[in-house]
Amino acid sequence: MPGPLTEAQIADYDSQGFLLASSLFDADEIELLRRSAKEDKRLDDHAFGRDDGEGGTVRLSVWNHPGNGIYGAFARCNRLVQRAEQLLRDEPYHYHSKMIMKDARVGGAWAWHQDYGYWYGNGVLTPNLVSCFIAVDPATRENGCLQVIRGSHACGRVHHQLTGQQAGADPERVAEILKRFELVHVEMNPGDVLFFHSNLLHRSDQNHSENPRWSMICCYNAKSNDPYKESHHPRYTPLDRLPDSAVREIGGQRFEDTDVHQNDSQGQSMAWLDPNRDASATSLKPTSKDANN
Ligand SMILES: O=C(O)CCC(=O)C(=O)O
Repeated sequence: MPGPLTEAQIADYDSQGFLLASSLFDADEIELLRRSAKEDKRLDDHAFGRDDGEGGTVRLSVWNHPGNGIYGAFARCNRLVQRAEQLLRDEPYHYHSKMIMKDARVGGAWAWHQDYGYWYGNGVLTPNLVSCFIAVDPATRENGCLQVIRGSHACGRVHHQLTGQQAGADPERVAEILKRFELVHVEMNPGDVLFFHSNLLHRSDQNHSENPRWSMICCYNAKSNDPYKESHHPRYTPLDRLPDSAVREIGGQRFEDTDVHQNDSQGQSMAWLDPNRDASATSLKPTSKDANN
């Protein structure tokens, strides 16, 4: 089992705004997640789509509490939570998780944005949050891997506006940032995890390939950054950390339990997000282009 992050890795994260951990989950573990997700009707039932402003639609499901099932085993396992703690330098709590279902041929694009650009309006005072992007399928240039701008978290929060149904960072500013900072395509294998700062600019292309690009993203906020007001994502809630072995144990049980799809006891505790309550993006002002339409 991989140990904690080294000082050098933490320093890398601080300067680049992201850190790629290769094979943080092994092939068996990630296959448990992949199979669970692809067979999970609840993900479809709770999925919502957002117009990507490029003629496609992004599809995702979001839940606020990690729960006791396989998704919770990933979000609560020591491997992720310990790293989040090291990067936040504070006790992490689960802010939400989501499954990004970027399907073959039709998966939509994500505009340049910062997660903190979405979350600022939720009463979160500092950008001391970290997102952990777990590759469920291989993520390549062809199927729309994540793109990041190295070091862009240092630019601070960029103004975000709504284009179509997606919030994006001010395009003029992003264009200038791209002249000075490096664009990185983060190609990943299943089980790799990208940790990234909430002010890191990131986007992804549509998926025109024959291969799906699903990923689960677990987002953690620092305890000391407890939002000052209620929103559609939780305020500080202690995280019940699990040993790393829980991924295999809970994932294995899922497939032994033939009633799991009918008996949704694992899902009850997750607080799936109703898309109509997801005001992170939609509370933003539309661009003048949209306003004229
Ligand atoms: O999966 C992607 O390509 C991007 C997802 C993302 O940026 C987000 O959920 O905020």
